[in-house]
Amino acid sequence: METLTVDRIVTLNVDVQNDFCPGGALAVTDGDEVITPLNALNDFTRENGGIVVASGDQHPQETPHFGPDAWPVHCVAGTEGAELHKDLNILPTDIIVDKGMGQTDGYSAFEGITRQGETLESLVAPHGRERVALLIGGLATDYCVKNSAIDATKVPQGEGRLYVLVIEDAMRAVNLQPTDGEEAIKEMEAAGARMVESVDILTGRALELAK
Ligand code: VGL
Ligand code: ZN
Repeated sequence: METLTVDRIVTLNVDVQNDFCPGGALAVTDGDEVITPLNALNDFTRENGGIVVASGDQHPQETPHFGPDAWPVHCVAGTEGAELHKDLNILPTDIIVDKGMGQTDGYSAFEGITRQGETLESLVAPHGRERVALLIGGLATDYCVKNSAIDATKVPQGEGRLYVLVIEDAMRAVNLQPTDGEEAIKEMEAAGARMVESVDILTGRALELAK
């Protein structure tokens, strides 16, 4: 495995909200199994001076995103279903990205806005020749993880580099069709994202920080 040398790490926890976890309004099978690897990656990221970001659907009560030909009502802003899962390791100093507030699906975290009023793009875009690793996991592989990862590959890199690393064991798919998750992985790879396992990050096999 190629070990990437980077200057900065950003880890994006996509939509680990109650409504996408078992018992929620749009429960993803085994959705809560993303929490253990994400928590380890979040600690790793902070220990290495990086930035931890958690995105979340914050839908209005009425939106074309909900309906018989769309999704069941989920993650309505202000409800418990829209809160991050209590076991997800997110600290007050981490960055929260709200998305899906308007009348669009808002699948990508790059369509959202941080609680400080910034875009995710401004957080991850390399400064000068900086090499940045963006680690992405969460829910769901075939919607918000996929759209976020593909948008990440389109962030202007200038003279720097933005490596988009999708953590395969830290995401789960909705799988309306049984192969949707696999198809999503192929689409992310075709866009330039790399698939890795959390253990490869945590052991330093996939990533090292420049001295
Ligand atoms: C998502 C379906 C509807 C997701 C959001 O977070 O992947 N999926 N809204
Ligand atoms: Zn949604």
